Amino acid sequence: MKTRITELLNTDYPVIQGGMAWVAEAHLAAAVSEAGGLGLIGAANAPGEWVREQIREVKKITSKPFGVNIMLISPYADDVAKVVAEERVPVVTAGAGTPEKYIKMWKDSNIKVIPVVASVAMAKRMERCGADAIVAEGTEAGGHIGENTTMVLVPQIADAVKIPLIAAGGIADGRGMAAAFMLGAEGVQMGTRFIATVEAQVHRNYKECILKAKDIDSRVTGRTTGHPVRALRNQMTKEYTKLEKEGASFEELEQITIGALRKAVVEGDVTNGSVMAGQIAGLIKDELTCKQVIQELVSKADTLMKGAGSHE
Ligand code: TUI
Repeated sequence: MKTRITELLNTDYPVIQGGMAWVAEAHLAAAVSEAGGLGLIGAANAPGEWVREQIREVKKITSKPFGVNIMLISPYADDVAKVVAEERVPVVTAGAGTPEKYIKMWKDSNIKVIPVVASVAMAKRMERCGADAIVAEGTEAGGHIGENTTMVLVPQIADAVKIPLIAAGGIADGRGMAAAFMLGAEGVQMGTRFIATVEAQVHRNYKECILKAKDIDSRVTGRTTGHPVRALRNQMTKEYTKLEKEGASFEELEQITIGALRKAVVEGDVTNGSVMAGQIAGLIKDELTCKQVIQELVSKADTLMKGAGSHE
């Protein structure tokens, strides 16, 4: 399955892994890359030196291309932006803001730059300042999200830019991938699907939450603070929603999110922690290896796109 995305990334398949905070570390990234996709290290709120260690760790495990995802509202964003240039990481994706001020530095280091966007305006702006491709992320995604669904976002961005598109949000199998391609994407990014893999180094409880989730189990908190975040419903989302309704201050609300994701991912406290996941968690029923995920995904998508699977 060759597209402009496989050409750009030098991968076997047009599949990338989301840059999930606390989840997307060296082992998962290397496993996805080894399986023919593009694995990513999620820099999230980590300092540059942690990211540098992770980059070197991935290079020890695999010689395949990989990337780093930079969360632009991190206090360490400047620091991490420099580290990826110094380490000559092949690909950078960047979300939760605009990476404009780093693009020249990255391009000078021969890095492929792929901003994650949630709107047409931002996609056009990123194309103008030299992005190589765009991840169009719909509101079905987990974590920090925009307003548009993948279904409406992808075709509108496809019409607005010439650079290739990677669809994200709500995709976990070959049907989702084929649908995204019909909308104009030439690649897919998946996050939640890769949490429920053998190689993901997350707490057992976190994986179980995804495997047990139903279609209606995710909630969005933080709309009032301007930082909407999707996670699976639990005591934490309930508490947050109650405080939001009572008109709690930004500071109070931030207080309960600080450390909440780590609590779920690392400590396994899925009651009080933030179990960030996309709406598609309800579709995910088995823990698989990254290789199984990618093989099943591309083989089904390929069949569907050839028209052979339309009556299955
Ligand atoms: O960034 C994500 N997903 C994330 S970041 C994260 S950590 C976090 N935790 C609490 C609050 C905020 C972040 C967990 N999940 N996905 C990519 C993404 N980018 N989604 C939406 C956007 C986005 C939003 C606004 C991209 C650009 C943008 O531009 C706004 C502007 O004008 O700067």
